[in-house]
Amino acid sequence: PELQFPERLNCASELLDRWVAAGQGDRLCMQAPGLRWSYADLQAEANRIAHVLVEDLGVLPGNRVLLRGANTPMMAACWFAIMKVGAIAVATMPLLRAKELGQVIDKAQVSHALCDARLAEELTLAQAQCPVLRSVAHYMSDAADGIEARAAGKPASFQNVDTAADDCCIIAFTSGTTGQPKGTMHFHRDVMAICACWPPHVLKPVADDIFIGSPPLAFTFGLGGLVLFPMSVGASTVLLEKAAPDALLAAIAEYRATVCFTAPTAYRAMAAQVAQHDFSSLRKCVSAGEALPAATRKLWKEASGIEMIDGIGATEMLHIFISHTETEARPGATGKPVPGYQACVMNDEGQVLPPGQVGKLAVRGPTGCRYLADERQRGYVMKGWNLTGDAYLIDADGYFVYQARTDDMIISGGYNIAGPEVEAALLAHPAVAECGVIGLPDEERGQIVKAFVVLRPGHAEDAAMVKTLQDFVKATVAPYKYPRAIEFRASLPRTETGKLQRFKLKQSA
Ligand code: 3UK
Repeated sequence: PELQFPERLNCASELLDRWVAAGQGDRLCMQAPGLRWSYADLQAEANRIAHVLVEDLGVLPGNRVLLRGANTPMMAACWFAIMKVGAIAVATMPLLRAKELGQVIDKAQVSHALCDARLAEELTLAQAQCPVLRSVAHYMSDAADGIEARAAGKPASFQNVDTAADDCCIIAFTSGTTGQPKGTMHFHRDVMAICACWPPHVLKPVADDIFIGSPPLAFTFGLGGLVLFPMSVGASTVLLEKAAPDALLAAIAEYRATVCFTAPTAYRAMAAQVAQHDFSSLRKCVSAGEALPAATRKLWKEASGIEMIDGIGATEMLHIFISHTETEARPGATGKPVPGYQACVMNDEGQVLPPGQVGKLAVRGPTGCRYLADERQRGYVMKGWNLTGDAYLIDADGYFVYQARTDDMIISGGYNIAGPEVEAALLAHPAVAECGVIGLPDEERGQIVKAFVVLRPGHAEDAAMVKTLQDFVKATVAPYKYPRAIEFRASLPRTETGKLQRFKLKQSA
């Protein structure tokens, strides 16, 4: 990929204004229920908001601007306005409460906030505790001082701030399951770099594609997949405020979407409901956020005819760095380094391990981890390699095979057991809807393997089922890996980004 960027670069000019300047302003850019924006519409909206930021709110280049809202075209317009004025977008997950918002505001020294009026309450509470946050403006609001009312009086043109390619433009917070949230800094050139690597080499989108999906725009998986990547090729996107599996399926049919981004569990849930919906428009399905079990890949293929594209990304890396095209899929493997990135598997001493050995995943490329004022930078980046915290092995053909988060490896009776491998085995049983596997402290064995299982409707949660599932696992993976304990649950704890919260399962056990 071409990764040389000019010294002065503003990603809003490259992804948005460029299409209007090239006479393509009428192309469809964004849809939402009751709304269709062309590239020119989005540009005019972003420009008006940029004027509001500078003239009414006093935002200066380099200021940190918090963004809070469900996925909507207005949220995207606000994001581009922040880019245009040379400020830094700090997008936050819609479900964050006042305390967590306060941590983000303090950590990133947020001076201004743009907030969906329907999510105002928790931010108002946070603001009372955070003097550094000078102003909060609301969008999706009819108020006289709301962003829409202010924007209506502003010109539709705006001269973007002449930012440097390595001016910071995003502080993305990790979904961090434990401890203080970590802010990761990314530059204008990083935004363009992710658009130059994975999409043209793996996804291969075209200008007529209609993107859709569930990840929040505050999650860089969603920002890339639902805004940056479609716009980098002049395609369009559908932004849904609510994108639970049934709503997402219905929307794919309604908008005739062609490219879908969501998490493995959502594909599993959608596969069970395909009969009710028409998704003949779909041509590419991307899975990320957690490992894609082979059984889920198979279910979705049987239901939709589509071979999924898996990819591992991280907030620290901004987007996906190991993946595969749909024709090179290997069930159970994540794929190979995305062109532009290098990856290897290392031992604890930082030595590269040969194929077949499990170790720490290390990756480097045009994007990488820059924690904002955080000691943990030292643990993530070693000699230029980013250590993502994942245990992987490389197979004989160079495919990277996910094992577990390094701190989730289970050690039982002297054996190393990767929970996700046991999960993958359980998921292949037709009675299993969802499952999560953890190590439970045990006096004799150190840890034992415990599985939490959600059954599909119509199956009994009894001792016979426990035995059936245990025998099933023993027949597919090494018998010592079978779950000695199985507990049935109605649902499993997940983050807004679709990740299983194993630490919650551990606490509850
Ligand atoms: C795990 C995966 C196996 C892995 C993300 C795509 O998930 C994203 O970022 P986060 O910072 O989490 C990173 C961690 O999540 N993971 C993600 N994808 C996969 N494990 N297979 C996968 N396909 O532990 C990784 O270290 O929340 C994903 C794009 C942008 C992202 N930020």
